[in-house]
Formats: sequence, C-alpha cells, structure tokens
Amino acid sequence: MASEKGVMLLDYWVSPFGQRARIALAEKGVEYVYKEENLGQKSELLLKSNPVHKKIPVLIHDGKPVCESLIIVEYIDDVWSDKAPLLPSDPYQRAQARFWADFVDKKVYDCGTRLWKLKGDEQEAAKKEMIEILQLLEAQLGDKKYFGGDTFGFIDVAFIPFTNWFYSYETCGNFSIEEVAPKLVAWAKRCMERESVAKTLYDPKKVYEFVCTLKKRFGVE
Ligand code: GS8
Repeated sequence: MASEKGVMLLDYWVSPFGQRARIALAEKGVEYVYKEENLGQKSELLLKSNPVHKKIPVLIHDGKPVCESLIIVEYIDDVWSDKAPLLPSDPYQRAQARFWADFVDKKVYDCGTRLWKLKGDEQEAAKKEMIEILQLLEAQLGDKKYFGGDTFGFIDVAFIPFTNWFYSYETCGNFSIEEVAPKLVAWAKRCMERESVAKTLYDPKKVYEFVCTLKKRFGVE
C-alpha cells in the first residue's frame, strides 16, 4: 500500500514521462514497486495521489505522492543524492539543464502527437516543426557525449524516452531522423548502452504498434 514505507511508481509502459522516472530510479539503484495503470480506468490510488491532473507517472515515497515527471526526476536526484547526480551542481548549469528539459517537455510530445494524429498540410507543418526541434536539440548536444558533457544527466533523462518514438514519427511523417539529426541518433545509441535506459525503453516497432492502435481509436487512418 502507498501508506507503507518505500517507493512505488504508478505508470504506463509506453509513457515517455513514466520512463523518465524509471530511468532516474535505475540510475540511482532505487528498489521500487512498479504499478501499471489502466488509463481507461484509473485506480483509486492514482486519482487520490494526483487529484489535480489525474495522470501518470506518480512516485509515492513513504506514502507521499510526487507528480509531474520532471519534478519526480528532480525529487529522485535530491533524495538519493549520494549516487549518479543528474543535475549539475553549478547554478547556471542547473538552470540550463532545466531550460532544455522544459524545451523537450513543451515541444517534443505535442509536436509528435500532431505528427501521428493529423493529415495533409497540418501533418506536413508538424513534420517541419519536428525537424526544427530536433535540429535545435542536436545543436545543443554538439559533439558532447551526453547533453551535460561526459556524464549522463537531467536533459538525457528528460529526452531519451522520446527516442523510443522516433521510428513512429519517421513512419508517420515519412522522413529520416538520421538524415536531419545524425548526432541525436548517435547519442540515443550511446544512451542505450546504459542499463538504466536499455531496460526501460521498448522496441520502437512495439511503440509503433501502440501508435497504430491510437490512430484507430482516434479514427486517423
Ligand atoms: C505529463 C504526463 C502525461 O501526459 C508529466 O508527468 O510530465 N506533464 C506530465 N501522462 C499521460 C500518459 S503519457 O501520455 C496520462 O496519464 N494520461 C491520462 C489522461 O490524460 O487521462
């Protein structure tokens, strides 16, 4: 139960937001109970733990809920601060990391959704915007190993789950991310060498199957 001591994550397998929390917990080596939610019929625990947004992920730590994935990742970094720091210690670098994580939050999911949900000119506009977003992120990455430099950190955690969806974006938008942002694709492969990421992300084809079920549900075919 959530009132017990310990860590529980209310989540949904394909959610890039939930995957952020899973990757952060894995980086820190935190043991937790994973609870898959049925988003069509949310549990009482989810409704009680996130009464404002009623969304996953929710991290429940010693009975206390923490909502919103980036806030959850920061919380995890604060509580388990002895291992694998995710945010840099320098205030300016911390602000930069938060800026880019926020950019991913505001842009990638929304634009990706338009890419699979819309058709014709609207879909073309989403594709153009997605290419711009990815190229901005690619410029920010530059020739660094990870977004923050040599160590895997906050921006990587915020963005890497969306690479799971790249194949779906490419298939729906009929373009190649490798062609428009090759450094991002190489970065994603590097991140996949980490156990925390490899065990969390799904086969992109499985994500695409999920996108196809969403398309059917929303009558986009
Ligand atoms: C977004 C979470 C979210 O969209 C965060 O945690 O960062 N800003 C939040 N969760 C979705 C599933 S992933 O698409 C969700 O719980 N949806 C259920 C609903 O909207 O009813």
